[in-house]
Amino acid sequence: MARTVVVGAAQMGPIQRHQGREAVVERLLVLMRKAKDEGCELVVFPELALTTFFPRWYMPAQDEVDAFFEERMPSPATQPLFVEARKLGIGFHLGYAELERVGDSVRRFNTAILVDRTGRIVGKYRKIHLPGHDSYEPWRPFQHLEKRYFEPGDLGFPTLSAHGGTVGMLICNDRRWPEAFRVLGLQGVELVLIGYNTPALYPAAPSNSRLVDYHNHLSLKAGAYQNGTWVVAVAKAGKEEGCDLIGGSCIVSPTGEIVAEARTLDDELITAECDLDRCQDIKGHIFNFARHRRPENYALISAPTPQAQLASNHKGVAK
Ligand code: ING
Repeated sequence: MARTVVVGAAQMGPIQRHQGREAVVERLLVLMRKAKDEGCELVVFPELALTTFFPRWYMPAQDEVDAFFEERMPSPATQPLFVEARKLGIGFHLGYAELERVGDSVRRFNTAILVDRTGRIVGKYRKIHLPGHDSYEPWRPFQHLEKRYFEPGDLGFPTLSAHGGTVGMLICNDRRWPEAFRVLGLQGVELVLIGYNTPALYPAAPSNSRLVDYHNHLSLKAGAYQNGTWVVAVAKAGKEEGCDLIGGSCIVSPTGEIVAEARTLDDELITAECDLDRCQDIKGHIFNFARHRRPENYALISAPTPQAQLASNHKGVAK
């Protein structure tokens, strides 16, 4: 009996700064119901799915920044998602800005959770690769201050058993790092859930902006193929506060093929029936890690970045 899971990638169109969480949750509920109607047992929402992509602004006042964070999950505004998930019997993935108070210390992460069909949070991941910069850079048409507003994730790259297989999560920039996918791959991951908010313009190298969509799919296909896993990648897309975000949400098979792709820059659901047993076609042969990997040669990969390269990072170039 094949282990198949019907998954929905629920791409979102833009969220403007003034749009409150309640209105956003209404849009998520429409997509969740549509996913259920289309036979999905899991629906994947984007990164930072509750608000506009606020790292595009420099905000000196911390309380202005913290207004974009969730101190509790579920919160009153997001509780309807958990109630509806339980009612419909569908799991969901949600990206949001997490504020955690521990004693009198405050920690802030770019977070994703996996919620099961009973509405219980069964998995959490905190974004490890934070792109952009940590101080105001006036040369930029828009800022990308994830390094200022978030701490690097402290949960590693965990996998969990869900939906009949091994599931992992990455967030946005993580997908560009083969190490992130490979740590999941070495744990036998069969389904990787990824939300992203990716600007269409790449200010540090504007001539490469024409490649932003290509690099998105290149990263996802490589990660899927080189680790023999399904990948469900979901954008928040469209023009947010004058800043264009790419779409291109897609579902990628373990062979690296895009089997479903969004066509708009709006709220759009795409679905696919993911046969988890197809992962073995890759994991058991071309990327049979037990038989073919040579980790005794890979020490550099997990060593600190060589000094020479650290020195060469000249000022003002996005890291
Ligand atoms: N966004 C972007 C991403 O990695 C980026 C940042 C854009 C990096 C384009 C490099 C090129 O998709 C987030 N949120 O990580």
